[in-house]
Amino acid sequence: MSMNGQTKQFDKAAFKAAVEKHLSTTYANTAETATTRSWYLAMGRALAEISTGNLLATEQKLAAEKARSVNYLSLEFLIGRLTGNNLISMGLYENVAAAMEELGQNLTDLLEEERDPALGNGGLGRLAACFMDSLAAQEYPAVGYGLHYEYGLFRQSFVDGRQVEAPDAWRGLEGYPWEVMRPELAQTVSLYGHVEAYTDEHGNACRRWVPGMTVEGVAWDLPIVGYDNQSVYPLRLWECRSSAPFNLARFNDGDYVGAQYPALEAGNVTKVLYPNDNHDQGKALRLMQQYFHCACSVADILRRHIGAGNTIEELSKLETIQLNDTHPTIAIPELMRILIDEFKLGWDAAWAISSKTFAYTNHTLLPEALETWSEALIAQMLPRHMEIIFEINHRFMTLVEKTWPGNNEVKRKLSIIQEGPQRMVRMANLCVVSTYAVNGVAALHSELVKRDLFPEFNELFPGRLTNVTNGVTPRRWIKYCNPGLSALISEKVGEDWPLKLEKVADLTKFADDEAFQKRYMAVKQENKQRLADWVKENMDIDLDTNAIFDIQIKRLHEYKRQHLNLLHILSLYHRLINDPTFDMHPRVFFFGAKAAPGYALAKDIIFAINQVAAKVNNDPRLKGKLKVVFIPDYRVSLAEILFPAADVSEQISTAGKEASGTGNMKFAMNGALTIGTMDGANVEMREEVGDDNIFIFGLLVDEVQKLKQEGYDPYRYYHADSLLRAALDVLETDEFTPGYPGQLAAIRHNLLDGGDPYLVLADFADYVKTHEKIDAEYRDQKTWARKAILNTALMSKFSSDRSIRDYANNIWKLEPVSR
Ligand code: F55
Repeated sequence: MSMNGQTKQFDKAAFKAAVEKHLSTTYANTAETATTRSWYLAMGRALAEISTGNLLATEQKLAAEKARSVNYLSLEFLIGRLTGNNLISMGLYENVAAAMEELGQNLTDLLEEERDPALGNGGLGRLAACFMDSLAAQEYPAVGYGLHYEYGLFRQSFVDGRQVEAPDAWRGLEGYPWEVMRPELAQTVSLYGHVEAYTDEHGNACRRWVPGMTVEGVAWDLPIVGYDNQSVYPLRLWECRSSAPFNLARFNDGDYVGAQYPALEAGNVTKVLYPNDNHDQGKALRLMQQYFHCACSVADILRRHIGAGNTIEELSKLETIQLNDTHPTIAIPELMRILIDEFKLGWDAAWAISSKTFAYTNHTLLPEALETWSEALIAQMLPRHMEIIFEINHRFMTLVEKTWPGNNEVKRKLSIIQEGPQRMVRMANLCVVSTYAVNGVAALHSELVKRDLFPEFNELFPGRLTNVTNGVTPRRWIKYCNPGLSALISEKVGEDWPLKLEKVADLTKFADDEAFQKRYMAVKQENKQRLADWVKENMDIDLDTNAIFDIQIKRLHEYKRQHLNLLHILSLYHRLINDPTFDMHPRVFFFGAKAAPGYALAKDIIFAINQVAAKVNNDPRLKGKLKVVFIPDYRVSLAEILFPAADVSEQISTAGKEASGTGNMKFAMNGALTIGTMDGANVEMREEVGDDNIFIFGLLVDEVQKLKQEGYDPYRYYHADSLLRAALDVLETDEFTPGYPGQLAAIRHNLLDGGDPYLVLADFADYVKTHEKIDAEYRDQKTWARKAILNTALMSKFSSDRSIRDYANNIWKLEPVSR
């Protein structure tokens, strides 16, 4: 292997000794009594010793060089298991496998002991993880800042077909072997209290925050290991601990918690990740999480900056702060507060720094997902920040007045403060006003941000709104999860494709080569078998790997339209039973999805799919042609089995609703053909692979908007299409809920009397027709193989390395620094 990472230096005897030392000293075990889990933990700690050394060395080198860095602020990092991936990045996979073998341990079994750190909900959190991987792989100086949740995203199980949530204690009892506490980096965070005016020693009128209480932020670093290089960057996660002495004083006054701090009754600030994706709940504890995250992170950025001997005026020259959605927006008034109240800068000087430091990524257009916080809540919890937000808005309104004199309508629309019975702070508006760059996450999405969400902002700040199309790391999502395909690629294009995905385009030369097609499809077959084995072992369902494996894995949401997929399945069921002339290639429909615990319709859709699965999987009339498998507890480690095993990738959101999607990219890289709408990054994937190698269907964004304007009537489609009618009407019966008719009726009701907000019925006919085309084309295995190969070959645009280079060149102005 051409690795120049740690491979050369690997001392097997010393490594084995380190593992044995941890086994005995850290985990109080002997080689004779240790469980597989103890061996995994000891191995993890031994590996973390290596990465921690490189992390500290990287940190020192970057401080000494005064290198410009990006600080990626995100409430979520859905990193997935680290051990296997880090072994590959360190170039130590084979070496460590051999060392552990000599200790009597099988590396594959050890890796299965690791739990997923599920510190994110879905695409947004996973994107942050891919971005950290690409920053390290390309040695762009970076720190990731997040929260050290005690409980990650809930674990999902099904009881009688319904989702049940259980807490996810991802660190186990022993702690996570890759994390290292950094006690010297602890921060104190203030909350509540009031603001007072005072006059400083120069006679200036000043304001300061007199907090009502404080909490402590403890830093935990996870190593982000650069692929085949020596750089390791920190993913720094803040854990909230209560500040005992302060609270103790109040305790002694008989006011331990105090009516003023109701949110604290919910427990520790970093106890649990909020399980909502694309939905804003507005809970006080969530605001406290956001502020805690921002206060710790901004303080740490300033500690590093000032500690390296730089002046505060140089901040925007050396540091940039990327806000992953609006969740860390409160970092903006926090930095302004520190610059004004602590560094004693005037407003204009502070604004000149802050507005050149922050940039913001928008991930959604859905109105219900755009964050607003009640002004009263911010004023209570963060009184000084509320003053600063008012001042930002006041100055901004002056600009709006100058641009559109006397136009109160436009002022009402753009104001950071939304008027109404409860005044609300619009976090996205605050971001657009206060940052130097705002980006959407796919070309179409970024155009819609400009055209539909922020048209006036685009006029006011020309050039500020831009696009960076998302990407995914080819290390985890090809090399690590699909070793068979990786070996085939390396054989044809060389070994360096994981860092230069453009190289994979050379595979186009072999797309028509029948021998290559056979080998490519043999890899797919092995991957399908691996998934089928998992399903047999964990769900006791028998699957035929000659069937088309058709997979939809993503959070459960109406706009993602898992229920469109379900209606298609019901139509196939109906035809197989009622139409003797109907034939289809055997197909397995896989789903993986968590529903937000409070999202009733999403949970109903999960229940419906599970009930349909229970019936069709055991219905002899279907002769095994139709199977439905809902994989429980979908998470990164299962995604690593699912993406490589797919023939068909379902990317079927209502046009204009899915900002980008990133699973779409992972599927295509691994040789699945996409059935998708003209939404998010599907549009750019079609540009890359060509119309013949992707199955596009459904209304376009403008057609969706027009249909809604004209007054969309789902009944029109219902009455016109007997197959659609059959698929919907069976939901009223007890076909899938024997003895209990009506249990699935909520879905039908939502689609008919509920107005079908995501136009499922409007796209149904085209979706069915496009699936018929897929069925026909799959029967020609040579053509199918050609198309699958071209998908793998033509996905290089969607490497997150390219996304990160776009950010580095166009937004952050960052240069790589090699160790
Ligand atoms: C999480 C918490 C809140 Cl409060 C709101 C949203 C989310 C969340 O998980 N959003 C999310 O995953 N958005 C997705 O981001 C991806 C990365 O940009 C996109 O590909 C995807 O289209 C978008 O839905």
